[in-house]
Amino acid sequence: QTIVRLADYRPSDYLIDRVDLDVRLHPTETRITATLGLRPNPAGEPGAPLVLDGDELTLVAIALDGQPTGPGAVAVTPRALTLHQPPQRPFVLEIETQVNPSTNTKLMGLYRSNGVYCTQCEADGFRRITYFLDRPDVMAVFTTRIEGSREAAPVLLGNGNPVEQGEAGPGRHYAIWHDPHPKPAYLFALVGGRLGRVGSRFTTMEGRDVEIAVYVEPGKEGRADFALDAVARSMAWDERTFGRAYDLDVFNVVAVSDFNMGAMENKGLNIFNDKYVLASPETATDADYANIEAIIAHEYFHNWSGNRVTCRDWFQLCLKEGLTVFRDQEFSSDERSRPVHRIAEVRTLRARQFPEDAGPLAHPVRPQAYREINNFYTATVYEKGAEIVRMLRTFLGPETFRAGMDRYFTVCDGTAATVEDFLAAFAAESGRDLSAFSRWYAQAGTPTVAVSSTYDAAARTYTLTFRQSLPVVATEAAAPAAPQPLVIPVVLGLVAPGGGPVEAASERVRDGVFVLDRAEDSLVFGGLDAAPVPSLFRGFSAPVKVEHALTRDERLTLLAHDGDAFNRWQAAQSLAMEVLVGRARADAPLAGEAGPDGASLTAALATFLDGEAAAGGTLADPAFAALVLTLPGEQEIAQAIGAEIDPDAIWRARQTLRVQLGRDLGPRLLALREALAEPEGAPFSPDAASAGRRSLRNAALDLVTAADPESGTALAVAQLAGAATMTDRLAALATLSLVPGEARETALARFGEAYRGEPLVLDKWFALQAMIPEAGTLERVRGLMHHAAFSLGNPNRVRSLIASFSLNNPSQFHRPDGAGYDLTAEVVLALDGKNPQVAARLLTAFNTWRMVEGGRRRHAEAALRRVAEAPGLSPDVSDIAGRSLA
Ligand code: B3K
Ligand code: ZN
Repeated sequence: QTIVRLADYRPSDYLIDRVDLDVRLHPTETRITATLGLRPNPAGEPGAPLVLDGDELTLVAIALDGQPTGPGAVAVTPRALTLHQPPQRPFVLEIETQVNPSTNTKLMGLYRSNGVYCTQCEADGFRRITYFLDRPDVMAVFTTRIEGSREAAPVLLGNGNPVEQGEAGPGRHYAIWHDPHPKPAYLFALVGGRLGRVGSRFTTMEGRDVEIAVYVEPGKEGRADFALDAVARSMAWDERTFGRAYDLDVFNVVAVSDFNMGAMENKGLNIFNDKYVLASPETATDADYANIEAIIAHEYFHNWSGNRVTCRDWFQLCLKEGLTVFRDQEFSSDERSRPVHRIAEVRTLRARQFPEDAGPLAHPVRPQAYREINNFYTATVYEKGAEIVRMLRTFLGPETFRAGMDRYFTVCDGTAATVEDFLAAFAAESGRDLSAFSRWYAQAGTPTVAVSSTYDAAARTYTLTFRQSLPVVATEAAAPAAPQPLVIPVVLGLVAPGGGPVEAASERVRDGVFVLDRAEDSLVFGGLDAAPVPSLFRGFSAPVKVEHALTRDERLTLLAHDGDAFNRWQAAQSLAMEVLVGRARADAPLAGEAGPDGASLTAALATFLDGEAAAGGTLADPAFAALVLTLPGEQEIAQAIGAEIDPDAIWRARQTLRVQLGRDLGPRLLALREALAEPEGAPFSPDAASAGRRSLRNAALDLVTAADPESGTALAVAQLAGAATMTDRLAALATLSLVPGEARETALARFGEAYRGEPLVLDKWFALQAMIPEAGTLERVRGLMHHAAFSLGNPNRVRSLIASFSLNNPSQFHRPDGAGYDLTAEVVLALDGKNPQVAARLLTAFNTWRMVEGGRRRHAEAALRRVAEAPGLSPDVSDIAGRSLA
């Protein structure tokens, strides 16, 4: 398996300007005729052979400029078709291939999902349809004729605009689609199948009348309206916020049930995992609605950040993904509650990206080398990539940032660009040198910023000193080098000890932003009669770990009075984290639940709840309150401890604190549950305010039940029986799932029976059971693998049952006897032959293996080695296994 390096990038020796595809759909013998208009690339090597990529293709015929190629002119290997002496002028290659969509279990290229023909080409799936220069810097204008059975595939969709349709012999029909925008092959898509449709229209700010539609399994049209509406809202938002209008006459979204990831931004024809399209109050939770909206927006926004401006090579993946995640996060923040959304983003970053950056799979946001690109669709590229764009906006200010975005879209439109091109647009617009800033793309690892402060009463000055340090990370591409200081925007404010903002100036702080761009720097504020409480990294202004020895009183001041909601939440989190880490460290005595620390946290949260309620009788923002009541997750606690982790101790520490919160806050929580109850018969709304009320009610139920399982169970059973939404039903079931006994088993059995025919609901049921933090869970998961609805062939099922166990149930994945590791390794190996991408993703559960204590560590290593040494591994799994063990 070869390593691809960024440093070795060379332009293609040939370009393809035009592609005419003729696809005759057939369940097992689909024929594709590709007519490629090629020419030598002036930037390439003259006379070089033409090497087209291929993968699991059967070559039927090939012709050059209308003539069959002579003997020896072409060589075909399993992964390439080589034309030894291509003409050194424009020429046409006509290639006919055959593929079998029904046996394509990798779900890359052309495959069938529940009988629907669909495609997935990013990153390198187009070569599984025809021989091609399958690299993003080769961009062509595509025309696609799709032919299929009228019976089995009444709907035929392609990229771009529909041009023509008609009869194609007995029982067959065809449709022709033309996409005028040159694009790389990874954005190609087609769909053929029996599908239901909901549609509407959107008129762009440029006056284009666009037909938008969402296609789903027939009978599920009623569940597609929310997604359809999200498309229209995304289009309007991108016009309003970035001045970007849609550029085709149709925009189609198709939901399929077998899909390797969330969704795909194919030009004009987004293909989605149906989990991120289908929603009804009976089957989808509030979290599902929020995800659908965010992913619809994400894929739509790619039309500019990804499609109109694409990537020169796959090392530039963050150029489209980090930027597009930033854009979808901004969309959700505007459509919902900004602070609540920001907290959710940061929780994901800390639970997923920080561990990745601290483990054996760490890589820079722009990697320098890869063996298997599909393994680099990571939290680092996506989420940390989005944080870099956000920091750029903070650093430059919103107006300059917007102007830089405009310049980027204008200058790079129609090109395959690089991170350098992106930064150049902002440098030109701002007149600033961004070379130091660009280190964020190149240096892996989460930086730490240590902060100390002193108050000088005589001089009436307050000094903050910042010291940044970066871990030294070895990656495949390079030996560990001494990291250079990063440009870290610190959004800050000062709060008076009794509350209220402090107006103190420092010339180094502009618009509330201090830029830390050296290893160490200090900031002095003058004219202060008392030491203020510093509120730093407001809104999580940089993806760093902050070491800041605030006193408990200072944190209580921030929790109660900070003008920045994120830092209010952060203050509560850090109070809780102190207790949790103290109790969960391997060297900590088996602390009882009534430690003084815990008591002061519950007192702080009681004051918080009373203060919030006083604000207006009811809570101003229930969703925010629910987040304040939610303790840091097990992964986050593990990161804070850092080494020799005992996942059981972490779970126990968190559980005893939940019990304590539930007990000390019980009456308040029960009162909130009452106050926030939906009036009988109130119409359902998935909006943020209604969802926020549900989330606080359910957070209260959860804590109350932790403290008093008996009465909590009664409440949960009643909620389960009377719930009007899937959110409330599932929350009740989740609460019950943590209380062993009869009630739980009955509730689980009934739920499984009631939703027998609803795979997406059963996924929630699988996940919930896989996350029960009890020793019996392993056997439960093994048992559920034989459930009629479970299948290793469907990625959603694997993710809900197996990945929930391996990635979201730390105490059971890390069982002391190693059985959790064994189960995971076993499934990875069983899956690898079918679907290497999903298998490789599951194997990343071992990312934290070096952090756990010795006994578990040895079991984890043995399981990983078993995977690494298995014969016939896919490149995907062997890459993850190799890096995890390196
Ligand atoms: N661009 C796709 C991801 C493709 C993953 C390929 N292994 C979805 C997205 O990020 O929008
Ligand atoms: Zn994306």
